[in-house]
Amino acid sequence: LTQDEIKQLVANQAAQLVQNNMTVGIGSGSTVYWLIMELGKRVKKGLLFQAIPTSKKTAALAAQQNIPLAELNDVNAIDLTIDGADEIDPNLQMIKGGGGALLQEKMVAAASRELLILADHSKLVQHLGNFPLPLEVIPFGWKQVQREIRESYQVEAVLRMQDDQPFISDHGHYILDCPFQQIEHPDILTYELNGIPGVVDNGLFVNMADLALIGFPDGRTETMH
Ligand code: DER
Repeated sequence: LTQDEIKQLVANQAAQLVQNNMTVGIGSGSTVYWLIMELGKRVKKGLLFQAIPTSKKTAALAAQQNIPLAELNDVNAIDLTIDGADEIDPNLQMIKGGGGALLQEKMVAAASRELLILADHSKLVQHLGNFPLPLEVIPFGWKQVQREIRESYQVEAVLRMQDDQPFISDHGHYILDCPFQQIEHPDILTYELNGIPGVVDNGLFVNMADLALIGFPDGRTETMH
């Protein structure tokens, strides 16, 4: 299977978990793109549920598929959130944020009874950190955060750019991509990073995922708990 076919494979399986009257968090990225397409088909056949998007891009795609959208502030809880990941370790700890939506993704995930992650096998790692860790920061004084990361971790944080301008997240923040290489204790690092003045959140999703559905080139899928 091509990588896209693998993404479609896990997305189509995940779409079957969405039942009538559910409130479902919809993640961001190219894997969840296929989930939204599949849910759109099921909405056409009468599936009735409401979606909480994790980015403007996801909201637009879902709206195109006539998936009813709701605001996080208007619901008490989310039954299930389905999202992607950039890295997943054997304990289901993750790095997310490759698409720049980590803040809203983490808030929606935190409000969900269940978090299901969809990924192709290339996202599986023994240790987190090869993928540069995205850090969402307030633009004012972002260089102080960069300096703190350099001095505390000897890591050179890179301001994420888009078309020669700094990337701006849905919530008006910058993203610093931090090449930690090897993150031994994600549970500790996430708290240290979020304690730096000016850091809004980081792409470490620690003890959040309940399940991961992994697709392989031979068409096999595996579930990680
Ligand atoms: O940015 C994100 O957190 C996305 O969910 C990302 O981690 C997965 O994107 P992909 O499905 O396009 O690889």
